[in-house]
Order: sequence, then structure tokens, then C-alpha cells
Amino acid sequence: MTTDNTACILCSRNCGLTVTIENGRFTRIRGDDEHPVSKGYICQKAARLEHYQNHADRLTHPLQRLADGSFVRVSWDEALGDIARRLIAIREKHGGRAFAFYGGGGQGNHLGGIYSQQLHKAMQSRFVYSSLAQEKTGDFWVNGRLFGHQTCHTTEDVEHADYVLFIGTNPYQAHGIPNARDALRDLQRDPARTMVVVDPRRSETAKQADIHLQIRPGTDAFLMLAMLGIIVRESLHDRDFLSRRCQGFAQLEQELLAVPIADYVQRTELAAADVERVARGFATARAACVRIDLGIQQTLHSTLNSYLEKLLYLVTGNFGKRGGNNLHSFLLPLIGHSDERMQKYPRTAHHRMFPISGLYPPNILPDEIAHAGEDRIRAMFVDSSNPVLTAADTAAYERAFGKLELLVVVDVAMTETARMAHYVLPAASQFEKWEAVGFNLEFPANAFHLRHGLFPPLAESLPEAEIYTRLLEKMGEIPPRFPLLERLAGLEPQITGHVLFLGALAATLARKPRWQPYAASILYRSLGRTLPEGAALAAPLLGLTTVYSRRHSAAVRRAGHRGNKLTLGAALFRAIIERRSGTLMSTHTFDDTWSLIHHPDRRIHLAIPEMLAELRALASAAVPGADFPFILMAGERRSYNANQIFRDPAWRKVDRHGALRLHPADAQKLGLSNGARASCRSATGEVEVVVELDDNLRRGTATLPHGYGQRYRDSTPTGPQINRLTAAAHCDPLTRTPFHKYVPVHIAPVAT
Ligand SMILES: Nc1nc2c(c(=O)[nH]1)N[C@H]1C(S)=C(S)[C@@H](COP(=O)(O)OP(=O)(O)OC[C@H]3O[C@@H](n4cnc5c(=O)[nH]c(N)nc54)[C@H](O)[C@@H]3O)O[C@H]1N2
Ligand SMILES: Nc1nc2c(c(=O)[nH]1)N[C@H]1C(S)=C(S)[C@@H](COP(=O)(O)OP(=O)(O)OC[C@H]3O[C@@H](n4cnc5c(=O)[nH]c(N)nc54)[C@H](O)[C@@H]3O)O[C@H]1N2
Ligand code: SF4
Ligand SMILES: [Mo]
Repeated sequence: MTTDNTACILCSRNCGLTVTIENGRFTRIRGDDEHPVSKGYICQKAARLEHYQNHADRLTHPLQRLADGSFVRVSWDEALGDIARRLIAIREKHGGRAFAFYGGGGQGNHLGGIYSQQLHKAMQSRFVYSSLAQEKTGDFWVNGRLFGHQTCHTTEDVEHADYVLFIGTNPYQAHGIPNARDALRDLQRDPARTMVVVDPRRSETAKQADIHLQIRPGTDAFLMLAMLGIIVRESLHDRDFLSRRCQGFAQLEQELLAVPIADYVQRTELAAADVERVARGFATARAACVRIDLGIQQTLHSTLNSYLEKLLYLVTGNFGKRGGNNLHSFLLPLIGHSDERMQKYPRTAHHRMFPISGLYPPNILPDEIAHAGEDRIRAMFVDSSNPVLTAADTAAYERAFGKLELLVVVDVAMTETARMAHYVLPAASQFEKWEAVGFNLEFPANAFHLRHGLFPPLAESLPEAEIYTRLLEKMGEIPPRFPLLERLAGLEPQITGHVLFLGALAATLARKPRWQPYAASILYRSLGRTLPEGAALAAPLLGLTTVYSRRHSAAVRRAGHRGNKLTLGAALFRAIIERRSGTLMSTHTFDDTWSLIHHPDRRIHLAIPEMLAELRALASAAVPGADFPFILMAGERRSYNANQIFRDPAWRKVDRHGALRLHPADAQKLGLSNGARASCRSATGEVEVVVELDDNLRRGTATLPHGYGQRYRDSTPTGPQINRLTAAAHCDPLTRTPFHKYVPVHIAPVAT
């Protein structure tokens, strides 16, 4: 029996855990009090992690699919050798545009992504598709314009705010903010602080709120515009902040003054007095912040919504201050920057779609594979993702993936996507290797947690670092050993903090530019050999801590790390390797905000022409068609769903069917009672569901949970495959993020 530290991998909070292990199993899971952010906090889902670690559908060996659809076991050498040959052949014949990558990390595993991104470079492809581009790329695009770079990501200081506006998010279940349930309880208990929730459903969070605005679905853009209109008309905006820190307000102000407030409030079906009260309360609070999520990012006007929620805190000056919204620094770069106005970012062949933050949207992928053009996508890798179930239109994905000349899936389990692959490569689980995430989104204090492996890799499974490095070797991109670098890595770290090694690495890469894209694997194979057992794959962090410590040296020192200009990065690196409960990596000051802005004038550029045009067009926007009687929110976060991370349905303590929730009055009209079977049909497809009555819903809406529909041990799917109902074209016209929370459907009883 051993006790050890790790982190939960089920959502972006990655709470620190203290675990007890007996005979290769978790027997006890608690919060880790030493973790610098979560400080002992966990939710009920973490206790079930044994169902992720040990289950019957874990992959144990590389598999190759035969013509009849069955899989045979092959060796790593055979699998990677054949994959390398086929990739090279496709690259030579069709060029890099024939290759696409999907995924690269889920809720707990982003170190693997550092390695997998070398493969698209080897393939000379920029086509990276990711689930982030079905939720957050509208947000990133707006950040790019406001702050000058799409990596300028904002966070919210809920803990210190007097007034918190939650729009389209349910942190009680979904988390997304530090120690959500404690933070909500603190807000609720303090009479001096106000919590407002905008949600069509009386969610668990809404039940705790001072004010719940039970908005008509899909009308948040109208609500936020009405609030902004009220704020400028009543002169509640922060003139000093706007003139010192922003540009473009005069133009924006004209637009906001023209908002037909009464008309817009009416569209939301909220009471005008409530909207006024919230607009005034928010604008006049000492410190206020906005926290949003999928409820406005996956519904009508999603990119505009991202712009408007940011305007709420910017126009009121609740930015770059305690209790407001803030920029933060990243150690592990979760996202990139790709301004579509520059030519260098390739557009896709069929939809002519551009990347945002370097990512392409899953909604267009089936068309990019299935179209008849010579420049279609022919080969793909999918890693840490199950797009057949999680991207819009499952049937379209099944058809398109069936046409690929080569599909390789890297996963820990046999997923719906893996079942379609030519090769399935078994990854070691997140507790069988050192891992970390780039979800380090706090400000002013920011932490990083490198987890170490708790178990040996299952059977022949390998960490992604090893899989992709071996593949690059098979492709002839890099040699297997780097003797000079290996020698230097071992010689001097205690004395000079890796200075010699980093110098030699830079010289090697300058001499061999062909190797530059593969710095991660080179670090792994050289420096990695000198690190503690299992930590080799964390070697690329030395490069990242070096860059981070140069850029944010004062903040890194404030967090307690010591070193000079050359050695501070190595000191941070060593702290990260050694501290098993996570490391405080930086303590910024609120003044750092202005240097985190990328525009050369260090100001926020408020007027975004595309958004102002869409904002104006809202006035004449029709209420979307009423051919379908219900609006389905396809993908609710509940107490027992966690994306596709669990496959064994036994992990759930409740809601085994993933019920369709419906207002009792609607259910009665349809002749449906609790537990009845019903069909839910959209323009795209149909699923059969079990009904649960829930008077927290608005009439005319229904909800289905995210994260169901997996097959386990060749069973029929457990719970609804919700993306059989969603459509590729039902998405934001600019960023192509899907409207998963606004799916028009019919609901009818099923004869039993
Ligand atoms: N338990 C659990 N937690 C999770 C996950 C999980 O699978 N399960 N997944 C994680 C991931 S990947 C993500 S991205 C986050 C997502 O986290 P959230 O976005 O917070 O969760 P959701 O339940 O998808 O949607 C939030 C709320 O939006 C509301 N909503 C729907 N339509 C509208 C609308 O038109 N306007 C407004 N204002 N609200 C609307 C819904 O009623 C819901 O309460 O959760 C993370 N946490
Ligand atoms: N209709 C609808 N669709 C949605 C949503 C919705 O609300 N409604 N939500 C969307 C959102 S916000 C998100 S984030 C996506 C999530 O959907 P996906 O991008 O598909 O991601 P996950 O569900 O996290 O899938 C994780 C996969 O990684 C595998 N895995 C776990 N550990 C490892 C590992 O260490 N290595 C490797 N290689 N694999 C591993 C798991 O077995 C699983 O197959 O779904 C999206 N789809
Ligand atoms: S699922 Fe719960 S315990 Fe796990 S990281 Fe998220 S909030 Fe923490
Ligand atoms: Mo997500």
C-alpha cells in the first residue's frame, strides 16, 4: 500500500489528489492539501478515477484493422514502420495538405501534445483540428483583435469580485473556476457580494444566485447589448479606463447608444427591470467580473457573444484589477496565434476556412475529407479525442473517416473513432506516465503541476513521447541518439543550470535546421536520459521554463525561484520536476497586465469591424424557424459525465441512461412520464432516450447530457449519442463553432 500525489484529469481544474494505491489500484482518492491552487478541493467525480485507469476496453497492444473490420495484434515496429511508409508516400504524392491531425490533449494530458505536434511538421501540414475549435476559438479570435494576439487569454477573479456575472455556465457541475463549489458558497453567503446567473435553466448554480435571469435560449447577444446600451446611456462606463487603456471607444459608443434596448430585452423574454438592475449593479460594483462558457459559446451568435461579454468588463473598467477579468501568462503554450488577415496561414481546400489560434474547426472536417477534389484530406492521426462521438454530425464523421486512406488513433481505450482506424496505438494512461496540462490560467499567481507516473504502462502501451519520437525516427526525420548533447546534459546541471547544454542544443539546431521542429524529441532523447526515472518526457519543459523565466523574470522570482538571467529557467524547471504537488511558477502584479497586451500601443482595441457589423445586423435578425417545437441543449454537464474519459458505464452513480430532461408541462402534453422512452429527432438524425421530468427547465426546451453513447466491451451504446442530432452547418458563420446548445428537435413517445 502506498500513498502518492497526482491530479485529477477529468476537467480543466486538474485538482491535486492524494491517492492510496494497493495492488495496482486506487483504493482511496482525496484532495491534496499541498496543491498550490486546489488546496485540497475535489468534486465527486475524482473518486471514480479507478474506472478510467482499469477497465476492460483499455488498449494493451498496437492493433491493425483487417478488411473485415476485426483487429489483429501487431508489434510496435511493424505498426510504426508501416505507418511511416504510408505517411511518407502520401506526403510525396499529395503534399502536406493531404494530412490532418485531430486532438493533441484532453483535460489532463498536454505534454503528449508537445510531441504529437512534431508529426504535422514532419508531414508539412498545418491542418490541426481540435475540440477547442468547437468551443473557444470565437473567444480566441476576439482576443486576437482586442489585445493583439490570440494567445492573450483572459481569466476571471471570481474569488475577489463583489459582483459576478455567470453567463451560460454552470460551475457547480462543470467547474472551470478554482474550487467552484466553495467559491459559489462564499459568494452566496456574503450579503455584500452579488451573484447573477444567466441561464435558460435553473441550474445548480442558478439556484445559489442572488439573481437568476432565466433567458430565452440563444438570445444572450440581445441581453448583453441591452446591458451595454443601458450602461452607456446612463454614463456608467469607466471613462478614465477607456481613455487611458483603450482605443476605439468613440466608435463603439455610437453603436451602443443606438441599441434598441426595450426591443432587445423583449427578445430575451426577461423583465426590463431585472436587466436594468443587473446592468447597473454590475457597472457600479467596486470589482466585478464575468465568467462564461458553452451556454454562450455554443449557441447563436457565439463569436459576437464572446465580444460582448468582454465589452461588459472592459467598458466598465473591470479589467487588470483584483476581482475583475485579467490576462495571464502561459508556461505550456496551449494555443497559438494565426491572424487570418495574413496570407501565411493556409485555408482548407473545400470550405476555404482559416485557422484560429492555429486550430481548424471540427465542423468542416468531414467535408474536407469527403469532397472530390484532388486536394482532399487523405490521412489522419487522432490523439486523445473521440470525434466520431464528440464533433457535430456523427454519421458524417463515420462516412468521412471511412474514406480515409490512413487513419491512426492514439488512445488509452477502444473508442468509436479507434474502431474505424487502420491502426490503433495504445498510449500509457495518465497515471502511467509523467504528464501535465497547459490549463494554467490563473492571475496574478499561476501554478504548474507536473504529475509523475504512479503505475507502470499497461502491457505494451507507451507514452506519447515515445510513440511520436519512434515514428519520427522511422520516418527518417531524426536519428535515435544525440551523443554530444547526451554527454553535456549529464555533465553540468548542478553547477551551471543546464547553460552548457542549452547552448549546445541551440548550436546543434542552428547547424541542422531540419531538426528544429523536433526539439522536443531531441530534448527527450538527450536531456531526458539524465532526469529521474520516467521524467525523460518532461525534458522539453526546460526550453519552456527558460523562455518563460526570461519573459516574466520578476514574476518567477516573486514566486520564490532563484537564479540569474541564465539560470532562473533551470531553477524553475528543477522545482517543477521535484515538487510532486505542483509549483507556484509566477506571481504577477496587476500592472503586468499592460505588458501582456500585444498591440504595440499596449492598449485594448475595442472596435472590431466584423463584430460591429454583426452587432448592427442583429436589429433585423429573425427569430430562427419554428418547424421544430423544442430547443435541445445537446451536451449538458451533469454530476456523472466527464467528456469521453470514462468508458465503463459502471463509473456512474446516477443517471445511467443519460436522460432527456423535459419540463413536466411539456412532458404531459406529449404523454410522457418519468422513465418513459421517447424519440428525439432533429433535421440531422434521431436518438432514442429515456425521459426525466425537470421543472428547472424553461417550457419548450430539453436537455441531453454530454459524454454518453460509448460502447463498452462491444455492448450497444450506453446513453444517447447526441451528435447524431447536430449538424455541421449549424454553426457560427465566422469561426464555425457549433450551436450545440440550440438544436431544434421533435420529441415523441416511443411505443414499447
Ligand atoms: N461534470 C462535468 N464537468 C465538465 C465536463 C463534463 O463533461 N462533465 N466537461 C468540461 C468541459 S470540456 C467544458 S468545455 C466545460 C463546459 O462547462 P459549461 O459550459 O459550464 O457546461 P454546460 O452544461 O455545457 O453549459 C452551461 C450552461 O449553459 C446553459 N445554456 C444553454 N443554452 C444557453 C443559452 O442560450 N444562454 C445561456 N446564457 N445559457 C445557456 C445550460 O443550461 C447550462 O447550464 O465543462 C467541463 N466540466
Ligand atoms: N453536442 C455536443 N458535443 C460536444 C460538446 C457539447 O457540449 N455538446 N462539448 C464539446 C467539448 S466542450 C469538448 S471539450 C469535446 C470533448 O471531446 P473530445 O475532444 O473527444 O475529448 P474527450 O472526450 O476528452 O476525449 C478524450 C479521449 O482521450 C482518451 N485518453 C484519455 N487519456 C489519454 C491519454 O493519456 N493519452 C491518449 N492518447 N488518449 C487519452 C480517452 O480515452 C478519450 O477517448 O466534446 C465536444 N462535443
Ligand atoms: S472533475 Fe472535479 S475533482 Fe476533477 S479536476 Fe474537475 S473539479 Fe477537480
Ligand atoms: Mo470543452
